[in-house]
Order: sequence, then C-alpha cells, then structure tokens
Amino acid sequence: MTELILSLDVLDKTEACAIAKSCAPYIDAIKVGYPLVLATGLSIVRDLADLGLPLIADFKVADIPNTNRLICEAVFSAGFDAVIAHGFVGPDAARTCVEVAHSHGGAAYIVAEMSHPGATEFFHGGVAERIAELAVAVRADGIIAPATRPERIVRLREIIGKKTIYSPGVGAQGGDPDAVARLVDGIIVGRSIYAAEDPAAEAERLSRIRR
Ligand code: 3DU
Repeated sequence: MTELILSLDVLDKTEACAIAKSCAPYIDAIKVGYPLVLATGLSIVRDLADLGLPLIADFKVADIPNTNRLICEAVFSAGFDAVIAHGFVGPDAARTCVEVAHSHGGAAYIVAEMSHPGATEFFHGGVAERIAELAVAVRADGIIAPATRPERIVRLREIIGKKTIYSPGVGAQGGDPDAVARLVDGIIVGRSIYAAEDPAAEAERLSRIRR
C-alpha cells in the first residue's frame, strides 16, 4: 500500500494542528519543512507528535559532515522520526545524516531528483542516477524522486531496488497520483490537501486512489 504523506507547509500553528488532526485518519506521516518550523518554532514537533504519526523533517540538509551532524542531532532530539538530506554534497556529508538518523532509531532519505521544472538543469545528465547510487552506498533508507516525471522514478528505481521512494509533486505541481502511486512507496502531498476547502476530504480521496 502506497503511503500518503501530508506536506504541512502552512504558517500558522493552530491551522497546522487542525489540518493535521482532521487528516490524521487518512495519512501515514507528516512532512514538516522550513515554512512551518520557521514560522512556529521547533515546538511544533511536540504539538504534532500527539497524533501518533511519523514526522519527517524536510530540511534538505546540505552542509559539511560536521554541520550535517549538528543539524540532524537537533532534528532527532526535537522528536522527528526521519530527515530528508541532499546527496549532491557527497558521500561523507550524506552518510553523516544517515548515521545520526540510525543512531536515533530514525530514517534518512536522500533527494535524488527534485520535481520542479528547473531541476532538470543540474539533476539530469546522470547526476540523479549518481545520487541514487550514493544513497545506496551510504545506506540511506530511501530517496526522494519527482512525481512530475514518472519515467525518472522508474529509472531511479532500477538503481535503488527495494529502498523506499517518497515522491513529491503530486497535484499542485502537476503530478498525477494515479500514475505515480504504483511506482513509489509514498506520495508527498501539500497544497492539494492543506489548501483544499476540506483538507480531510481531499486526504480521504487521495488515500483511496493510492495503490
Ligand atoms: O507541491 P506541494 O504543495 O504538494 O508540496 C510539495 C512539498 O514537497 C513541498 O514541501 C516541497 O518543498 C517538497 N518537495 C518538492 O516539492 C520537491 C522535491 O523535489 C522535494 C521536496
């Protein structure tokens, strides 16, 4: 069953908690990124933890190994269950994120290719494939791959085998959940859910079409 991950990119704490609570029966995890944490503070993690869903920190960590270690220690100490990190920084820096995640019993996912149009500028031409290979080499739990390009998901799947693929870009960015859900382990959905008139109804709808 493909997971449904809510990308909670809203800026108000009360609204974020209300949306998360109403969607909780239909989702498998919540992804929290800079918008929500910068607007509300890291304490949002404790507020969301009450829902009992895994919390993924989408901080796209991309620094030298020591700084990556400090960031990831803070992420897991705050109560997150997983972290998303960039792979283009190289194996030592990416491996640090994986090691910190695993030392806390958590998971680390490496961005192999992004979903927006401009991502093709640097990720195409073999880079995404090399990052996927790096994700395998550093024992990451999986990769992030673009729902806007299902053919790229298929290609990256060849490299990472059974590791997890989480895929953003469904809905607002144009990705088709029907086409993507059967290729990945989880679809990441933000605006289509949280900006809907009835977020819970949209989450419920997406939870039914995922494979
Ligand atoms: O487009 P949406 O509103 O469904 O949100 C997608 C989320 O996933 C958002 O937080 C964005 O920062 C994140 N994301 C991508 O969209 C594409 C990537 O390659 C990686 C993360």
